[in-house]
Formats: sequence, C-alpha cells, structure tokens
Amino acid sequence: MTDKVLIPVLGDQLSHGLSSLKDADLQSSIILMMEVSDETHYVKHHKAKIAFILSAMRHHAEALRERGWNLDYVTLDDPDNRGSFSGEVTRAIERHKPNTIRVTEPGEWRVREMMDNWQDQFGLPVTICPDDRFLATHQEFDDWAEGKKQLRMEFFYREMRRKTGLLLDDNGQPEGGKWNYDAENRKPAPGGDLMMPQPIRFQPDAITREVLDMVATRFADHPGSLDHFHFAVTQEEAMRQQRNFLDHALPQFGNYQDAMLTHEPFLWHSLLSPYINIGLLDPVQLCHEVEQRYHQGKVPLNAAEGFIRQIIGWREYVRGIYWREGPDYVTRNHLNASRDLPSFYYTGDTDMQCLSQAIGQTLDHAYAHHIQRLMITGNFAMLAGVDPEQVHRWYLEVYADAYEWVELPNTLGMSQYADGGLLTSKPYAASGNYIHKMSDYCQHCRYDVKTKTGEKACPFNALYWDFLARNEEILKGNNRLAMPYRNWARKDDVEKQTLRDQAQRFLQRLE
Ligand code: FAD
Ligand code: DLZ
Ligand code: SF4
Repeated sequence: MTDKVLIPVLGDQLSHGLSSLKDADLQSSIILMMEVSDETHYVKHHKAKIAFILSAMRHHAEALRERGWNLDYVTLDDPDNRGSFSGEVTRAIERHKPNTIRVTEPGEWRVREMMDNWQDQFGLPVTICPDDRFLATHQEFDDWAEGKKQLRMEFFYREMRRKTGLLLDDNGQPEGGKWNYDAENRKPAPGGDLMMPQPIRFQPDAITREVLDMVATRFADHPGSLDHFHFAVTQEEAMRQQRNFLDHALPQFGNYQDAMLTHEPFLWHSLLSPYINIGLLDPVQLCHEVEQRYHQGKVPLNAAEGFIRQIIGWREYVRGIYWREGPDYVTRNHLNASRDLPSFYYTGDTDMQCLSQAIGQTLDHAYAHHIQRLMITGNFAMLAGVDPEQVHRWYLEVYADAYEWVELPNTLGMSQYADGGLLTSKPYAASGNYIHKMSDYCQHCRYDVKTKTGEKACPFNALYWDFLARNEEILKGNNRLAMPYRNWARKDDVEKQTLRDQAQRFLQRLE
C-alpha cells in the first residue's frame, strides 16, 4: 500500500514544480493550503499584500485541483481555523490520517523553527525538501562564503553566472568583456516621457473581489489602500506582466534603474518581485528570456546584465546571507540606533517631498523601487538614527514582495548598516544632493536642497553630517568614508555645531 502523504503548501510556494510535489503521487497525496491569522498578523501587512497573497493562494488551489491533486484548502473564516500552520496541520492530520508529511522549506526562520518541531509534535515522519526555486543551495552559499573576510555580492554573482552560463561567451568569458555594467546605469530619468511603459492593470475577478471585501473589513486597521489593487494573481497573468516588461521596459531598465520621478512610481522597473517571490514566475527562466532578447539585439547589454545581476546576483546573495546569519540577525544594531520610526511612515504626511512620494506610493501600491527603498526611506531612517528592528518591521509590512529572507538583509544590512557591513562596504548615507541628482523631487519640495542650515534647508543635509559626527567612533576607520570624514574635519567648530544643532532641532520636531 502506498503511503498517504500530507503536503502543506505555503502562501509563497505557489509553484507547480515545487520540490515537495516532485515525484508525489496524485492519488495518495493531499495538498494542504491554509489561510491562518498567525501569517496575516505576525506583522501588520499592507492590506494589498494580504489580498494579493490570499487571492493568489485561492487561484493556485484551483489550478492544482485542475491538475488532479487532492486539495484541502482552509479559509481564514473557517470557524474551526486554529490560526497557525501547526494548528492547521494538526487538524489536517485528524481529517486525513496521513502516514507522512512532506513540505518544502519555508522562507523565514520563524516558520523553519516551527516545522523543525513537527516530527516530534505529530509523531509522523516529516521530510523538509530544499527549495530548489533558488539557484544556490544553502551549502553552496556557505562553501563560497567560508573563510572569506568580506562577502562581496559581485564575486558571488560571477559564480552564479558561471553556474547558469548566463551572458557568457563560448570561452566562458563575460559577454562584452566585463562582468558588470553598473557604471552605465545611473542616469536620471527624462521627465514627461510619453513613452513611459505602463504595467498591466489586472481587473479583479470574482475570487479576488471576495478576498478584497474580506480584507477591507477584517484588516481595516492595517496600513495601505486597496483602491489601486491591480496585481496579477495567477501564473498566466504574471507571465503577461513578465512579457509586458520584457517588451516595453527592459530596453531602458539599465539606463534608468536608479532614477526617481514625481507621480511615476514604476518607471522602467519590472514589478515582478511579488510574483517571483511567491512562485508564480521562475527567476532563472526569466533571466534566460532576458539573455535571449539581448542576443536578438532587442535589449542592450547594460540592461540585460543589470537585470540578470539583480536576480541571480542580489536576490540569491541576500538569501544566502539570511540563512547563514541565523535567527539572531534581526537583533543586530551596529550603530546603536534607538529612535522610534516616525509616524509619517504610515501616512506619507510630511513636507519632505521625496519621503512623501516614496511613502505615498508605497501605501497606494505596496511598491517602491530599489533606490526609493534604499536612498529615500532607508537613508532617512538611518540618518535619523531609527531603531533598525522597527525599520525592518515596516519594510516587511508594507511591500507586496516582502518575506524575511529577502527583506531583512536588504533592510538591516544594506540600508541600515546594522550588521556592521556584511553586505556593503560602507553605509548608504547620502545628503540631499544625491536625491536631487537622481530625481525631480527637490523641484517640488518646500525645502531647498542646496541649503544646509536655516528654515528652508533640506533636512537630509544636516542629518547627513550629524550621522557622520554621531557615529565617528564606529565609522572613522572605514577607508571608504575617509573622504567625508576629511571634509568634516575641515569644517570649523562653529560650522560643525551649527549643522549638529540644525539636525537636533529637526529630530526634536520629529518626536
Ligand atoms: P526591478 O528593479 O525590476 O528588479 C528586478 C528583480 O531583481 C526584482 O523583481 C527582484 O526580484 C530582484 N532584485 C533586485 N534587487 C534586489 C535585491 N536587492 N534583493 C533581492 N532581489 C532583488 N526585494 C524583495 O523582493 N522583497 C523585499 O522585501 C525587499 N525589501 C527591500 C528592502 C530594502 C530596504 C531595499 C533597499 C531593497 C529591498 N528589496 C526587496 C530589493 C528591491 O528593492 C526589490 O526587489 C525591487 O524593488 C522589486 O521591484 P521590481 O520587481 O520592480 O524590481
Ligand atoms: C504573508 C502571508 C500571509 C499574509 N498570509 C498567509 C496565509 O494565510 N497562509 C500562508 O500559507 N501563507 C501566508 N503568507 C505567507 C507566509 O507568511 C510565508 O509562507 C511564510 O512566512 C514563509 O515564508
Ligand atoms: Fe527631499 Fe531635501 Fe529634496 Fe526636499 S529638498 S525632496 S527633503 S532631498
């Protein structure tokens, strides 16, 4: 007699080729999908993030049923719902009496620790399969990292290029002679570009509408709006957005990757991270499509390489760091920052145009692109000395693509320097000048980006110097900060004190 297998499939495991489903027998397996309040509440997720995940789960359950799987789906409003993965697996065991459980490893330490208990808790054999939707296994990443003083993404990325063969010529050398074309990818965007690509606005179907209604009432106190909900919720829809990106935005993706424009939240970005992260899109297959378009002459090398690097480089690398650093990574606070996150992060209600734009679009769309996350909201929080764990929770809450394995290293490590430089050789701290160079925000702001002190001075300017001065003991030995510290040292005492007073007055007003 074949074993009866219970296969829990989590909300970010919506891939038909999921490792736990490979080789599983259609007749004797039961797939369990669970909407549970632990997952909807462990942070206060943006309403649109919850609606997106639950609708995608419900659509995926339908798709699995159509493929012949026995599917047991527990909804949030099931009166017997026990509210946690473990509670629902317990109930499913009572219903189905399986001989064994098979599951794909989760994306967060929190859930991993729960799953590691299941075998003892349920008295059944539990197999936790590696998540092979990623290129590098945990072991491969650890082998690469072993013994290295610094874990630089660039070198890991080259390994991933070699592993996949992406953008390598016949001799195994990088296409065009260079591994990285980032230097070409820092152009400010042209305002008023009528050719700006637009993402597809998917119209909610009956399943999505039901979820939207439920989320609107049940999660009314969560941040964000549902008014702009146009996410793809099926694999087919996600593939359409993928094609839309490849056809219309990818050619300029590299050029304008770091640019920011007022009332243009999406620019030439792909908007694919929510779909990749829950498994509706296959990241490696996507990279092969990008490479193919480069070979067909449809996309320049700086765009193709830049995009592929984000996926097989950054995405894989941050995952490696997350699992390597362990569950305590979240507690790191290298710069001893302790301020509370300003309340305007939940309203967008600030007279700083750059923050109001980045936060406003985040609350509307559960989306901001990388440079907005890093150099606007992240930069401001670090300059202001906000507690990195509060910053981390905010990012985990408000973005539709946020799961701890990818969000935490990006936030705590890359944007807040709270791990002391594991991911980046220096803090991503910048004054208003950077924002002025890469955006049109300053043109619409009540502050003057060129001024450092006084009523109209851009707050980022004094905050930048205050950040350097405040953290001098910790940061002054960093070679990459030698120049800013030399510039600080050149200022006379009066100027230093004026800048620090300006920053303090601003920070007091924040409180
Ligand atoms: P594009 O600009 O079109 O980039 C293409 C793809 O590359 C993305 O879809 C994504 O899959 C991948 N990618 C790009 N940069 C990164 C990166 N640094 N790490 C991992 N993948 C990357 N990304 C998430 O997926 N989830 C998060 O929770 C998340 N939190 C972040 C927090 C901070 C503070 C910062 C600075 C970055 C964060 N990122 C996160 C990375 C990046 O901002 C998003 O992946 C990107 O903005 C998603 O939009 P897009 O799909 O339009 O990306
Ligand atoms: C994020 C999320 C939410 C909001 N709700 C659910 C849910 O009800 N059921 C589910 O299976 N997954 C959900 N998720 C995604 C999980 O939080 C995610 O799978 C784990 O954090 C592991 O990465
Ligand atoms: Fe932001 Fe300063 Fe520019 Fe205003 S002037 S948008 S606060 S960088």
